[in-house]
Amino acid sequence: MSTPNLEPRQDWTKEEIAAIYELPLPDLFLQAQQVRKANWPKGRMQKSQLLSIKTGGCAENCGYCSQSSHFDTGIPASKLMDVDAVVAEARKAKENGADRFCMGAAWRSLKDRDLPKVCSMIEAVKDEGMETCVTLGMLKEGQAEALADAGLDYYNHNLDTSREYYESVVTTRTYEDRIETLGKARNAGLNLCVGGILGMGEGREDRVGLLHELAQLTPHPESVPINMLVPVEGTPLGEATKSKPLEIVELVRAIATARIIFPRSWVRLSAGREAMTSEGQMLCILAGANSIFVGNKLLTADNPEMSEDDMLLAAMGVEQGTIADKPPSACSVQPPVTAPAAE
Ligand code: SAM
Ligand code: DTB
Ligand code: SF4
Repeated sequence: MSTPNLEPRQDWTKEEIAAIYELPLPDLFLQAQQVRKANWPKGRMQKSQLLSIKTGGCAENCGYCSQSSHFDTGIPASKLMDVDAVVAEARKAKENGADRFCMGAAWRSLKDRDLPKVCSMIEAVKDEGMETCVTLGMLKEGQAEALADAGLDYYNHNLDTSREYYESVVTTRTYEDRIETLGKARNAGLNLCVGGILGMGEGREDRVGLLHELAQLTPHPESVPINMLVPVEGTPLGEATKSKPLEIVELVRAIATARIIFPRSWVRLSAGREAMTSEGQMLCILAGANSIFVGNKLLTADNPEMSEDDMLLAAMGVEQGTIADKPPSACSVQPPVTAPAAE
């Protein structure tokens, strides 16, 4: 078994990624931990908190989503929240120990008429001393720059799955639409948060395909969220996968592979923790996940209680927060220059 590459690479082939993904689990863990130790010596857990600033009624038909207007999921559409209410939630998130506040809107694309209010939210959350992330759908020319000027740190826009499986998940937009928006956010100097969802009925080749697409983004996304499908009643994918959820070991393999191929990025164990055992989550953390969403709500779905998270991390001896555990490239669009010294 070779020593893993400690520097980010964009030239991974699908075959190389598949070979890592399929390593015997002990070897996969060892490689992932070598990368983790070299780049994240303290092994701390970063905590982000989500808020749905505009819920439901979305024009897209993402087959997993509770907020799509194409499916009857019982989630009513609401209007964009007021800035004061968002700030109140950000304060609570900070008290919860989150250092990044992620605001999500159920939009196909950001409308210029909503831009000033979203920018005010970003400015106000920054003033609270938190990192900001937004996920607002597709962006038009100039919008990413306005968000960056407001102080936005991260734009989240997931590729969700492989290029080949994409049409089985959503048909109201294309893979290229997603990549175009990511380019606009990157050109405006924003950090990127880009990942996907496992457990949507895709095959292993699609999980590898997703990682391969993400690895080609240059530079790599600074955050890579790996979601396990939260099956939502009324959605096509929620119904189709109800009786056959993905084996946890596939999530663990995907996280360890992500840790190895994105050595300097946050790898977030994202949606789906509520349905996992503590042991399953521990395996994901041992595989190299170094970020989670905290708070008992994601956007519309449930998430574990913070007291449970605290107990789980304490049992593992994993510290929380990001102080002294950021590699030089994290939270910066600059490509890394040198690897930090190990602890
Ligand atoms: N409308 C924007 C968009 O799609 O880019 C932002 C909000 S959308 C809800 C954010 C992300 O949440 C999606 O890209 C998807 O990866 C994830 N997501 C949504 N529903 C999910 C579910 N039921 N299970 C797991 N992840 C989910
Ligand atoms: C991401 O990859 N996962 C988050 C965040 N980015 C926006 C969203 C998870 C949503 C889970 C389903 C829900 O809460 O409705
Ligand atoms: Fe809309 Fe985003 Fe849900 Fe797709 S994932 S239906 S774009 S809110």
